[in-house]
Amino acid sequence: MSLIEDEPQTVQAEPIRLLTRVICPHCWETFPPEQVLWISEHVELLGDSMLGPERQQRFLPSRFTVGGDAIDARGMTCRNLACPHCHLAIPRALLEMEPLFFSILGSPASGKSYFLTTMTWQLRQILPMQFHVAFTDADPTANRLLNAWEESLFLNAEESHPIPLGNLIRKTELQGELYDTVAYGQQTVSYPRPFLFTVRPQKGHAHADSGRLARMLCLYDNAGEHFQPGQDTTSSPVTRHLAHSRAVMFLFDPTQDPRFRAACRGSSTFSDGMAQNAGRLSRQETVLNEAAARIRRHAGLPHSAPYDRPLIVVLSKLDEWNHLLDTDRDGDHWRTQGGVTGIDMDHIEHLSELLRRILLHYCPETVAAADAFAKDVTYIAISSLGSKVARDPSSSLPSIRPAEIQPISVTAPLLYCLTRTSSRLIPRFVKKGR
Ligand SMILES: Nc1nc2c(ncn2[C@@H]2O[C@H](COP(=O)(O)OP(=O)(O)OP(=O)(O)O)[C@@H](O)[C@H]2O)c(=O)[nH]1
Ligand SMILES: [Mg+2]
Repeated sequence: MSLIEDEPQTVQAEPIRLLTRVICPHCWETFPPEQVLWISEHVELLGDSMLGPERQQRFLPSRFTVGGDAIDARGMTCRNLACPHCHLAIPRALLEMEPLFFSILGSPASGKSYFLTTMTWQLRQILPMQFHVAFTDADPTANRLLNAWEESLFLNAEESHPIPLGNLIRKTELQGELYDTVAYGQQTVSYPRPFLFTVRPQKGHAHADSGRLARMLCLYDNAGEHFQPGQDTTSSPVTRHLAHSRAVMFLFDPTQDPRFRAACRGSSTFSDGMAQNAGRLSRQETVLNEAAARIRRHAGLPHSAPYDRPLIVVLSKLDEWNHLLDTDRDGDHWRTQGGVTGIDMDHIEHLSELLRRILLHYCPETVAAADAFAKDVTYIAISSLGSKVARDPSSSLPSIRPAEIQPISVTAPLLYCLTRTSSRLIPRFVKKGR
């Protein structure tokens, strides 16, 4: 037996490198980090000029603890930061990490909320296990609702009972919990609440030491109505994130298109209820056209210039029209070679070409709208639920047993966006010679 005497370990504080310019994920204004406000802690400092009497006062501090935290007017140590423009809370990591905005758009009931929820749930496992990238809530309070939806789908106590789909995740409201209201004098503005995640290389990643690759991922769950003309206003700038997005994911729901519906799985689960609940069998390309116009307007892009960032057309509810994809779709959208895991671009591009042809056959105007807007369009098919959606005989509503939810390719669109944004963070394999 040998005696081991460890030296006491000291924790080395790494120097914090602040960004020169911070973008607020609530109001999208930029500011230098030294202008960031602190949120007071003392109960007597209740009431903020912009957020109302029930929120703690925001302030620019003049006193700090030795640890660098601000001290409020009543001597309490403060820990939380706020944007100097809208006064809404922002995570500290936002001062150090570049934000990465990706927008998800689509008509009402196209499957955006289900897609967002199943995608983030799976990314929590796939990013660390396959890519050695940590994916964590940057602000658990801000992500509370999304976490509750994840629990409703994947940690449901009633997992072996059929539950109507509309009860697992409800339609995204146009007001309420998902929004924050700020008063700029007489003008009140309602901002959509962002879901914030930190994405950073960890042990095992080729650039594990490079803090510069870390990003703050900012996602939003809009109601489909927000993408209809006239729904984004000064008092409700619900889709302004589009202009900051590094990539746009447009959800196209084949079950909402009459031509596609005729070819869907006997339209069994969708025959009468769902698409009509969605309000209309919509012309979905109008949603894309409207989003394109907003991006041009807010990003100052001339009408003649094509959008130069990736546009991903995500064809949702694949479980309903799987049979149209006459191909061996097995296999992941990533592969490992020489000890490195990366996105399999051949696999993604091959499927994209197939899907484009299918869409061109049923809905040529959607392909035309995508081509007219962006020069870099990729088509990816997903199902948030898998093949076990069925009409519950007792309620006759489309339902699923949570234990049987098996999402298909839901992480592919975001992993593709990530590799297109930074191939050092998420590598990709392309054909030789390209
Ligand atoms: N079969 C099938 N149905 C799905 C899938 N994803 C969503 N749905 C159905 O589509 C409905 C709408 O999905 P949501 O995710 O709420 O749609 P949304 O785009 O967020 O809708 P809004 O919030 O109104 O904009 C759900 O209630 C489900 O019934 C899927 O992968 N397969
Ligand atoms: Mg929704």
